[in-house]
Amino acid sequence: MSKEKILVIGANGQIGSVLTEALRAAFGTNNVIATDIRQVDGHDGPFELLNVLDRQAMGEIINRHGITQIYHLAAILSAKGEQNPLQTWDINMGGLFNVFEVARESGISKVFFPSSIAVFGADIPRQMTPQNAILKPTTVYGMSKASGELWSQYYFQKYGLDVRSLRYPGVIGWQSDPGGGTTDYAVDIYHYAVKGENYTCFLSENTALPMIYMADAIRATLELMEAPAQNIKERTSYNLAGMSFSPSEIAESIQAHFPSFEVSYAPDFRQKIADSWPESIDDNAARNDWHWQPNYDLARMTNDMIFQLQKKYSVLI
Ligand code: AKB
Repeated sequence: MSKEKILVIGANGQIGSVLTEALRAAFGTNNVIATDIRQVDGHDGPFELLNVLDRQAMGEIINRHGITQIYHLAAILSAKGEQNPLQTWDINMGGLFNVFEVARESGISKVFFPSSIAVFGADIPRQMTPQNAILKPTTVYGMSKASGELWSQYYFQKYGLDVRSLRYPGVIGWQSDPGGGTTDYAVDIYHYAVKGENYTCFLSENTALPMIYMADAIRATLELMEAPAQNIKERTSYNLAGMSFSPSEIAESIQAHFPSFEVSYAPDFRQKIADSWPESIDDNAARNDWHWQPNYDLARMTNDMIFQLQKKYSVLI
């Protein structure tokens, strides 16, 4: 029987929903309490409504369930965040401070805080961006993640709170829909292809970005959290890489399955955000410290995405 009781905040989101299932498989269904600001059907385990800005309610849930670890996934992403910068800052930073303060007061053993490649901006090498490149984010989402990384380190150094963090690239999965990100096109494009529709991409054809398949992103998260504390040398956040590709490259990999699939390009405001981000990431620190190794490249991911989405849509139709 697991001694851990885990709280997932933002459990209905793109990563949160898949992570909750993986944690339930590893720790037992009743040892993982899913929370989100809205109720959705389909949670086969304990679920509580929680607004991340309500510190008192968060503390009450943590005490009532005897929570020992927190995975804090709730945040407004890069593209959506630009529509209301001050509100994005309030939600992303306010939520994080509540998690850190409640965790400190309740004697939580570990906290997971997701950062992002959005922490990078001007004056970095865009290819194989190093772990310690300068952080000059251009979006409010990126600013909140860069600040969150420093606060993670602060709570570790000042209070001994074992906060661990990954800089996720764009995450691509068939299980859940992304919401409000600049990398969302790389999920949407598969849905259009499998449904037999052509796709109009909101980024230009040669905009390469770092990406990762959901299976790898979830495994990285669990491996980081299970690694011995002395192996965690980066107390801000770890660069994490899976693969890198441009819209035309993902289109080509899909056309290997559906030769008549066509993609056109109509870049919008998200192009500027993508242009400020790395094209690829150097994740050697993660590989050295806790033996990170991705399993999926673009071709393997495309095979699995198409296979899984075909199954999903044939059930729905
Ligand atoms: C986004 O596009 O905002 C996210 C991210 C890279 O953090 N997917």
